[in-house]
Amino acid sequence: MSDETLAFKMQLKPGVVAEYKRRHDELWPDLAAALREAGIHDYWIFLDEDTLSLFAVLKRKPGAAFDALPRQPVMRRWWDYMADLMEVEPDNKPRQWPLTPLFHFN
Ligand code: RM4
Repeated sequence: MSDETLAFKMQLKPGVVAEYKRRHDELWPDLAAALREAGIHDYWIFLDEDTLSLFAVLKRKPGAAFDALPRQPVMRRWWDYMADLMEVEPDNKPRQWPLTPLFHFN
């Protein structure tokens, strides 16, 4: 079975682009490990400078513990840490809007 590609939008707050980038440039090693354990790789986040929308695109390996990721303490700590920069749900998970694939050229 091949990897699945997932894409979704998130929303940045105004005036925090540099800080958002800085925190991701210094991604915690234990969060990186948790993402890998969840089967995630080739994870990109693009910024739309006009709307401050974030477009996330990632690949996930079939069979990995992807669904368990939101329950991992390190994921929760990261979401708490990032909550001042992003639009979030009441539990600090970033608000996410799924994106629908329409075209793929490989
Ligand atoms: C984002 C957001 C996402 C997370 C990435 C690594 O700011 O918290 O949920 O997957 O960071």
